[in-house]
Amino acid sequence: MERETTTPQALDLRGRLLPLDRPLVMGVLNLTPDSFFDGGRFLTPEAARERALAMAEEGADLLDLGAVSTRPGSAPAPMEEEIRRLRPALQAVRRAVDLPLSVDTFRPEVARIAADQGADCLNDISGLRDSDELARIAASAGLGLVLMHMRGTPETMQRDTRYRDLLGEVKAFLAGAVRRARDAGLPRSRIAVDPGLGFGKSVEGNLLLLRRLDELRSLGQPILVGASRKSFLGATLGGLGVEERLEGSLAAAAAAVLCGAHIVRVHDVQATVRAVRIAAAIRDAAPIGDADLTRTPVAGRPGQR
Ligand code: HH2
Repeated sequence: MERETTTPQALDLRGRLLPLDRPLVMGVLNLTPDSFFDGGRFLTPEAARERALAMAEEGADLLDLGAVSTRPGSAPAPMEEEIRRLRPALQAVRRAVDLPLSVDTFRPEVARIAADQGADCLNDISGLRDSDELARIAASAGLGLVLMHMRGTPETMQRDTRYRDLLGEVKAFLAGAVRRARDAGLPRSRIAVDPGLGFGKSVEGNLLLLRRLDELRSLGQPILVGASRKSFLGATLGGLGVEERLEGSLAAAAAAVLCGAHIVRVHDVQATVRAVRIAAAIRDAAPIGDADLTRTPVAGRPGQR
């Protein structure tokens, strides 16, 4: 394993510090008609608020609101439509829950509205590829920023998923994005990086990125991973549809934590909170002497293991 040297101990989202010594669960809230899993479910501000409250109850540490689907092959909804979906939902969710709120957008105009309406973080799937403007907005408003790797655009990204050196390319791209965010004035404690599972990667590429995730630790930034319900899980399980990918998603979230993720972005909050707590407990099990191994007796009824 590569040594982690400089990763901040907490993620700073508008002055709120989220400690990174245990996995954070980011609940996905899509305000779209066409997202690949929850599209069409949360189209009104009331439905979005109810879903946000439910995810808070289930133990989410932060929420990620998205108003444009980026599923493979899709063209982005127009910006006016993105704003029309986002603004009222963000207002309703902001009033209802006290969790940090991230907004999944690559458009500076939308990011400015998000900041004005009380968002705490911007989630940029383009990783500042076309402009540094999102970083400048995050820097001046005190927001966090997620920088994700994506090759091509959602419309084109799955046409060619071959790389000469997948890990090397992802890492170099993210290193450059972090540098640009730092130059725009963001401190390390407000930047997370994300290898972008499902964004221009093959099934094997996604699995390899998960297995070698700890190599991104040398970037010195918290690592966010979004595997939830994605098609590489269905493909690995012999072609399971999106509704049948819960167990695969939980296994991927647990594996991500064991391989170095600090934050997992998921649709199924309660189940993931439990899964990653076990993964983190295994990861953090202290090397102890035999005498200590009986320290915490397992509470159970006679006859139960
Ligand atoms: N995945 C999706 C969207 N945004 N952001 C980050 N940082 N990392 C991810 O892996 C990621 C993301 C795709 O999932 P979803 O939002 O559920 O689907 P859709 O794009 O169809 O709305």
